[in-house]
Amino acid sequence: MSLIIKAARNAAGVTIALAAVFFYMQSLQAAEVDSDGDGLSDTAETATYATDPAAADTDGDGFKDGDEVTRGYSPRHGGSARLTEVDSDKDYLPDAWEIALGTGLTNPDFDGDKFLDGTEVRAGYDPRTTARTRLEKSIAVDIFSQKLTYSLGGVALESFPISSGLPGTPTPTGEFSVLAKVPVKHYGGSNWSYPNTKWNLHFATKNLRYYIHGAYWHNDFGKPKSHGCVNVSYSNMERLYQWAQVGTKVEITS
Ligand SMILES: [Ca+2]
Ligand SMILES: [Ca+2]
Ligand SMILES: [Ca+2]
Ligand SMILES: [Ca+2]
Repeated sequence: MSLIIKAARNAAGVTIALAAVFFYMQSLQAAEVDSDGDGLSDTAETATYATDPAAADTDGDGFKDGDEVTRGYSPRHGGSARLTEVDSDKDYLPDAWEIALGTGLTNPDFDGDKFLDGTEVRAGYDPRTTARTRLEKSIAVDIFSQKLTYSLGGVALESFPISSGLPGTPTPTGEFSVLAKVPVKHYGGSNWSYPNTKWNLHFATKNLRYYIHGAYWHNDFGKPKSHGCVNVSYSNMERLYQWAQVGTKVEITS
């Protein structure tokens, strides 16, 4: 091969590489264009949040789309509706979970298998594929940070403050699973009584009767407070209870 042809080929190779870099940079810029200056890129608005990329305040409630998302509120549903509490496409999967899983806020059956996204998640199936793939459900409680996170197939759906046991009545640590779901329960001792407590997940062992449950008698989540159970606010516990299944993994670390 002559030196001239070699040089020409090298030059062509460099040109192609430079063109590839140029187009890559352009696509990165496109992903970051925020036409309405509301803190969400055009791509995020159309692909993730189903908001108007040309309107800074899609739901017209006086708050910018990006600010609402940052603070956990829905940019589509106005007022004080939280992303965890709204279900834009009525498929039983809250918008916050659709965003985490990438299943689209306005597509009730992402994989087109005739089962709604929320129905699949409730039963432990992957709403993103028609393959009958089961996803592991797991609940992680971190005593140190007083936080509970629950995940589907390794994707965190929600995370919020809890109250674990006080020093004299600590919450047991280790690997457990949900043994039973009890809709309503009475907790009590010699000088305390909490009747009609909603949404109770029994974990630990048959004889170690500890629960993750709703708590209506205090609002001190984020600090140890209980007799050993894991206290969760009613607003968070209802969704966790409906989602969890007997067998869902529970991991408690200190
Ligand atoms: Ca925007
Ligand atoms: Ca708004
Ligand atoms: Ca939904
Ligand atoms: Ca489906």
